[in-house]
Order: sequence, then C-alpha cells, then structure tokens
Amino acid sequence: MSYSFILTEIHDRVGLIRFNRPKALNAFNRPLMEELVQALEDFDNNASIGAMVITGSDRAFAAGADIKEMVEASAVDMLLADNLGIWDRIRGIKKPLIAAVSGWCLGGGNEVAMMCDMIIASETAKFGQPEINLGVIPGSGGTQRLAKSVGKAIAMEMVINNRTLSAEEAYRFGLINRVVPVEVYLDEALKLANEIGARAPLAVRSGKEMVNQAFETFLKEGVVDERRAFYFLFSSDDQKEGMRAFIEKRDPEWKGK
Ligand code: DAK
Repeated sequence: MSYSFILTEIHDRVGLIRFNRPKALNAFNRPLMEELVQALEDFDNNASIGAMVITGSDRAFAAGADIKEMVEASAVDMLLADNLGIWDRIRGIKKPLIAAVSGWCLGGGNEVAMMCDMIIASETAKFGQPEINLGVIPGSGGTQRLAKSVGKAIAMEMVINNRTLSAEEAYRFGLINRVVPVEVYLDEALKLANEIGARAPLAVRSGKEMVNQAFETFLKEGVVDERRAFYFLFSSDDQKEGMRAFIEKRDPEWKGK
C-alpha cells in the first residue's frame, strides 16, 4: 500500500513506520494519523511481523498535532473529528511497538511515543507537552501517561509550565528505555524489535497486555476525562489566540476566557 505522509519498510521480522512530513516537523494532520493507524493494523495482522518500530527524522520525531488544522475548530468539531477514536486504535495494537525518537518529540508526538511499549532515544531527543503555550492541554492521554511514568512533580512542570526534558533527563525520570548516539538510535530500536519479534508470539502479546493493564487500570477513565477537558478548551478565546499566535509567529495575549 502506498501512503502520502508515512513510509513503511520491513526489516526481517519488524515493520518500520517513518513519519514523512519533514517541512512541518512531522506534525500530525488527520491523514497522517489515519495512515499511521492503518499501517500499524496491517503489520499487526501480518503473521511474518513480530514487532513494529515508529520513527520520524533525526530533527523531529513529531512536533505534535497539526496546529494549522486545529486552529479554527470548535469543541464540537474536535469531538466529531475524533469519532473513529483514531488515537485509541494505537492502544489496540497487539504486537510490541517501539518508538525510535530523535529531535523534537512534542505534544501529540510525545503522546504517540508514550503509547508505544518502549522508547529508544537519540542524545538529541527533546520531550515536551507544550500545549499550554497554545491555550490547551494534552488531549490524547499525555496528562495521564506522564503522571504515571515520570511522576507528578515532573509531569506537572511539563503540562502546566512547558518544561522540556532532554534525552538524559527522560531516561533518568523513567520515560524512556535508553539513550544512544543519534547515528544509531534507529538501528538500536530495530535490533531490539527484532529480538522481541523472535520470541514466543503469544507470550509476548500476553506480557504486553498484562504490563499495560497494570499501568492502565485507571487510565481509561482518566483519558476520557482529559479528552473532554481538551475539547472544551476549543470553546475558549485563548485556544484561538494561542494557535493563531503560533501560526503568525508572535507571542499570544491571554484573556482567560
Ligand atoms: N503544527 C503545524 N505546523 C508545525 C508544528 C505543528 N505542531 N510544529 C512545527 N510546525 C511547522 C512550523 O509552522 C514551520 O512551518 P513554516 O512556518 O516553515 O511553514 C515548520 O514546521 C518548522 O517549524 P519552526 O520554524 O517553528 O522550527 P523551529 O526549529 O524554529 O522550532 C519547534 C521547532 C518544534 C520548537 C516549533 O516548531 C514548535 O514550537 N512547534 C509547535 C510545537 C507544539 O506546540 N506542539 C503541540 C501541538 S498541539 C487530539 C489529541 C491530541 C492532540 C490533538 C488532538 N484528539 C484526541 C483529537 C494533540 C495536540 C498537540 O500536539
């Protein structure tokens, strides 16, 4: 199958998906998200594939969801646009997912990385949830998954004060599995995925499911509440101002309404 916003390859037992919107730092527009989920589901249903790797470019894993696509959306538009629960379908993938992250890993990009089962990062990776700069909050599990992986203190700084973590910090705080030089991060991720892909498939599937269950028991409710709050913010002037200010390359003027 050919795609417009991603590239796919097979490396032995691993399905590799590369985001391919370099001019927008791999920002996720709707078609890119649909292609990502389609490719993941195809690999998940392919018996010769044991694990998947998701990556971007050396400069950016992904700079988040496409702000230009969302800027004028109303709360109802946002709610309806998500009626296929496209982000949730990533959580439904049965085989292990490894994110190979270099450069910017922000907003929805960091949320997709956190939906993966493991993260291998280059030394240049930078992790953040900068939605607060746009007058919104993370909308796809970021508040919940960050609080569980890096703890409340760091999650709070990231979500309400745009703290960005270096790769070394992300490793220290437990967000990622390892940090390696930029020249080898993708090879390391493929090697790890191939190792896992060669293991007993049913046990790997079950192990993934159970670890996620321990991690996610109360996540479902949290994600639903978070999404409702995220959509609600699209009825505020501040969301319009924050996103327009980004596109117009100026500082936002917050009104608190
Ligand atoms: N959206 C659209 N375009 C983006 C973008 C983004 N998120 N990030 C970067 N770009 C574009 C820039 O506009 C610029 O395009 P041109 O001006 O050249 O046309 C190009 O990529 C290069 O960016 P910069 O010139 O800004 O590059 P710099 O190296 O100077 O800065 C940066 C890199 C990553 C620090 C900066 O681009 C930046 O701050 N980007 C925005 C990061 C951000 O705020 N991310 C969060 C987005 S909100 C949902 C669930 C979740 C979400 C949405 C929906 N549902 C459940 C429905 C998630 C929301 C988000 O992620």
